[in-house]
Amino acid sequence: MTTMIKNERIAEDNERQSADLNRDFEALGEKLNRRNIDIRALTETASQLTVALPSWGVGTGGTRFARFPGPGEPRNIFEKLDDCSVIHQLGRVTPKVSLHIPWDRPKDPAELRGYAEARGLGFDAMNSNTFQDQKGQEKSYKYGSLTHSHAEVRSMAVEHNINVIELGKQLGSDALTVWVGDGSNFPGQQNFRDAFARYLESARTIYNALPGDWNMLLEHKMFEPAFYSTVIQDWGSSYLAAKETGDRCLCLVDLGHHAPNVNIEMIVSRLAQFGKLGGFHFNDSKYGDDDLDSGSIDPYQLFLVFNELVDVKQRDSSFAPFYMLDQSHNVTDPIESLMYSAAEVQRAYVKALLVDRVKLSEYQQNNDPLMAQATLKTAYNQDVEPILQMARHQNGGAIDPVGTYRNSGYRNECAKQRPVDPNQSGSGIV
Ligand code: LRH
Ligand code: MN
Repeated sequence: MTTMIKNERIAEDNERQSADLNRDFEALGEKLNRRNIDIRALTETASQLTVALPSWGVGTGGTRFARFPGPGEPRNIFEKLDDCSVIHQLGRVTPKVSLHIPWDRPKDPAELRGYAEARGLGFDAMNSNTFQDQKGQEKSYKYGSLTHSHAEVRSMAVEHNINVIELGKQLGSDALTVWVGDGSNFPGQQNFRDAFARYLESARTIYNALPGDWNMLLEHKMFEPAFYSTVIQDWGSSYLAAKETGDRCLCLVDLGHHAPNVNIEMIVSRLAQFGKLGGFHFNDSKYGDDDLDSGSIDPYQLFLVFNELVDVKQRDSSFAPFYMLDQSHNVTDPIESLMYSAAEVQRAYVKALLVDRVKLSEYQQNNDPLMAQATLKTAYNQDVEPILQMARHQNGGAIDPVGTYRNSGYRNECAKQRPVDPNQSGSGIV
């Protein structure tokens, strides 16, 4: 296996930290044992969680105002995969990468697949892109894509999605994520019903091209780039569209795509209850679709989302949604942010596994809101860092991924090997 960081580097750092880890792990194990929770079994369960990396997240992100590229930016999909392999080598929770087409379109899919596999990586859901016009594109998506009023534009967008599926099949992916920015900026600009009907027709055509073992994930978003109405604006529109499109058409929840203070964990519960919860784009936000690091603004909300996901899994053992990060790293080293964020997602999951669900349902049944809330807080307030560190350590990763990454000098090495290409257009978004 091709590794970017020398394994000796990881072993040396872990050696220095393992005595403290073992002490902390034993102490936590003793405490959890009093609740008949086996810390080794819990650590094993924690190790099974995987979160896909957004290929567009390893380059420095920006806003419409500016982008401030960092040193050693990845210049192509191969260098993006190198960086993704570092994140998985140290963190051990991100074995798959979610590609965005055409940003990541390879000349030779087999070569790309081989390059990824040599680095222990696979490909998660594919993302189509009909929210930008490509050079030489015949017709524009300015007024929409899958819902455009002109049939020829809709079929162009449908064709692109089918083409992305074909590429995904060659890369070993098994899902297509469809996010469209289609909508309107002014009242009267679009007939809501007709636009939604056009969306359903396009979605069905794409769905009919989906391989039998694939899922199609519809991603809703309240606004941006449209600022008055968005065709798939909320979970309700997404649910209706998924229901109308097909059994393997499910809803994807991007945490940043809701109005501030929306109860996202309840949306998660609703979609799961009706069998239409297909996946997540994890990130965090305070205002709009800020795409900040997961758990960086409201870690309790991330915990509450996983609290619902663990409840669903207990009711339906076949429940296996797609977990992905979808973030924009404007002021941090993207590799550090993605490693840290993947660990924050794993932390929320482990804390949710610590919820005493028997007690919780008793307090709910007996209308004891204080103790019900306290039951969640007891799990949330438990420091589970030793479990995350041990999970990484036991799976060949770094006890302290960011520390070992900085000690490795990988970024400086990239800065030498990846001279800034002045006309390189960023991670794709800006
Ligand atoms: C839209 C979105 C979508 C991606 C894009 C990069 O805001 O969340 O998931 O296609 O970001
Ligand atoms: Mn997203």
